[in-house]
Amino acid sequence: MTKISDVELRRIEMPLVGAFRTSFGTEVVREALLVRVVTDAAEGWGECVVGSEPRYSSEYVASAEDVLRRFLAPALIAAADVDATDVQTVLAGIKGHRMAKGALEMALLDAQLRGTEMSLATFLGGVRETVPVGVSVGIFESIPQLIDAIDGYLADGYLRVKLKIEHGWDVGMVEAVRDHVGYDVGLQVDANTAYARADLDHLLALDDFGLTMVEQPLAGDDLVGHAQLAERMTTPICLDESITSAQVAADAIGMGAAGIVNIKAGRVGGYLEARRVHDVCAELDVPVWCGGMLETGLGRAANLALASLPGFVLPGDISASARYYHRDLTTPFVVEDGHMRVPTGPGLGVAPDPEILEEVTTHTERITR
Ligand code: NPQ
Ligand code: MG
Repeated sequence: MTKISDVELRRIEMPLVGAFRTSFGTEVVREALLVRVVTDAAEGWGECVVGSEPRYSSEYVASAEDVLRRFLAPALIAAADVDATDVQTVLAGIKGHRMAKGALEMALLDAQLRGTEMSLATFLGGVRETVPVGVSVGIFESIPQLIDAIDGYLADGYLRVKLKIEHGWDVGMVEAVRDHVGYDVGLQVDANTAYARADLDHLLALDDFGLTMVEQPLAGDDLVGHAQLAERMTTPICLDESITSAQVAADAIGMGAAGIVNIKAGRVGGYLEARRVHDVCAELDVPVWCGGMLETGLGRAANLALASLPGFVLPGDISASARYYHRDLTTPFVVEDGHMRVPTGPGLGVAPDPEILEEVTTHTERITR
């Protein structure tokens, strides 16, 4: 049990090494929110994976700050003694805001595990010292520019490439990339909900290129549409935005809407629910992989811990720090032979460099007992 005395919210802005364009927008700077908790055991860090605008999901930086400041942090501070495993129960009266809740839970997990000198990977039940990794490649101005970027990532050792798609940047682009890289490179696509049920016939054309999966072609709440598509497509459908809990994952798999699941802790409310998603997928024999939200080294460390669980059989979107940032908040993570090392130190096993943290911080506030 842990007593929380302070919750610090820190808004940060991290310049990206290059623009990252998806079907929902273009990011040049990663604006994000960090949560630090001060407890009687130790202090801990959480990363809230919200974007600056509600385009990937309904949450965004200012909404997360607001709900953390006004509802979540005060509720947790008021609970005299909390265990990280009780955070979701304590906060259950506040609806939604999974990314905000997940960040607070992550910070408390980090603090508690530091207190007992256990790594997050060990706590979650990790079984691997390194995990296989891939890279997510944005939408480019032209095919030659895209191919240059892919060649660079393959030279870096990434084991598979995920291509972002949208209307006008899909079948033709995938054909050109497949022609260039050949059939030995794992390729998959991610639409971030850009298509509608009226596009099912068009999406079937993606079956011709040996893709490992098509990720989230339809709206987050359209499980039935995904099941209809899966019925007609040979390429497996992977769900991302749709999967908001272990229950939804089980339901989606049960109705044939997902053959593969992308697990992101923030999207499901934290690393403990992410482990439950992993568990139900393993039970149902559905392969999973760890998604990415352009995390700093803090979120990257926690994702590596999660991806060390046995059901994570596909390479994740957990890339080197240098894929996104010239300077990461933590000691930079690197790719060696297509794999990344799972941190072994207590808690997250990493902490922000104070100097870099100051440099990227644009706003700090403290909620106290
Ligand atoms: C995905 N991630 O799998 C997400 C989408 C994504 C690595 O492809 C700011 C906030 C920028 C959230 C960029 C990857 C983001 C973001 C991309 C989410 O769908
Ligand atoms: Mg996705």
